[in-house]
Amino acid sequence: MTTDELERNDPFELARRAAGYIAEQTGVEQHDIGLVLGSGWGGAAELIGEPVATVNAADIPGFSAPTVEGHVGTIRSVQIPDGRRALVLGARTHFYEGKGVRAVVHGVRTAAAAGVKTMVLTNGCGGLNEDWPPGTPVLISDHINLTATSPLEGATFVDLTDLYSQRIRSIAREVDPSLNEGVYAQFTGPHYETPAEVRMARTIGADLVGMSTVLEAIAARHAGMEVFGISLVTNAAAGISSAALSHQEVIAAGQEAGPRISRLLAGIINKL
Ligand code: 8IG
Repeated sequence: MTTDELERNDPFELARRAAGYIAEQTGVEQHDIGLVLGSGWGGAAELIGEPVATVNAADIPGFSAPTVEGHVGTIRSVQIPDGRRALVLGARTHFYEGKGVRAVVHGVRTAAAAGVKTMVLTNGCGGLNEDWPPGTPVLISDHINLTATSPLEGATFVDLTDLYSQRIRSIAREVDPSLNEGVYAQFTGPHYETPAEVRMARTIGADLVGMSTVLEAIAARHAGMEVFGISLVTNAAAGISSAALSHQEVIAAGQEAGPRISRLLAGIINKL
């Protein structure tokens, strides 16, 4: 089982093995851009470029099948129009799955081992700003880690100043000048927040609340990659609107916004 495999082995060695398996299966030695597709972003892969190969995530060392409806368990190699190669991870492991932090960041470390220099992290999230209704994409400018853990082990003091690339945020705004940016807070989930927790998040400076991305971004920076994060607000965070939160609504908002945000993301990636 994956958890054991990751616990028993050096996670970086396992990531190199995973990258080797992907190279073998796809016939693509090196990838340039890594992409994690979160809720609502699944349609982006087709628009980014030519699909070259698809690998079942569960067959790759250290990976396992996803457990959440609406998440795709495949890893794809895509050739973007200028010839660069994107590694599209449709299989995010969430912290709340209980497989450990190593499992959460294994995809990012595998991308790094596959040669990826630019990591694009997408997600669906709750919005704290009433001006950002469900369906609004928001650039991540910074994060707050509320998971009380780190993907880094030992005395690994990584600087997270400017974690979310200014350069790529500027490119994104060239593609869509109306894009806003905000601070993303990662809660552990899998429950949504209480209204009091959402008020706390607002008080400490968050604009977006979610259950992913932060630990992956830290691991990506540790691996030396440039990081870009973009969220899709799929629901008003608890207490922001009077509506109750449901996973079905989250999926519906993602489906509704899907084609538009996929085109946006493809536009950004082609300018990187
Ligand atoms: I989609 O409102 C999605 N993911 N923590 N809160 C948290 N995660 C989320 C939410 C939300 N919506």
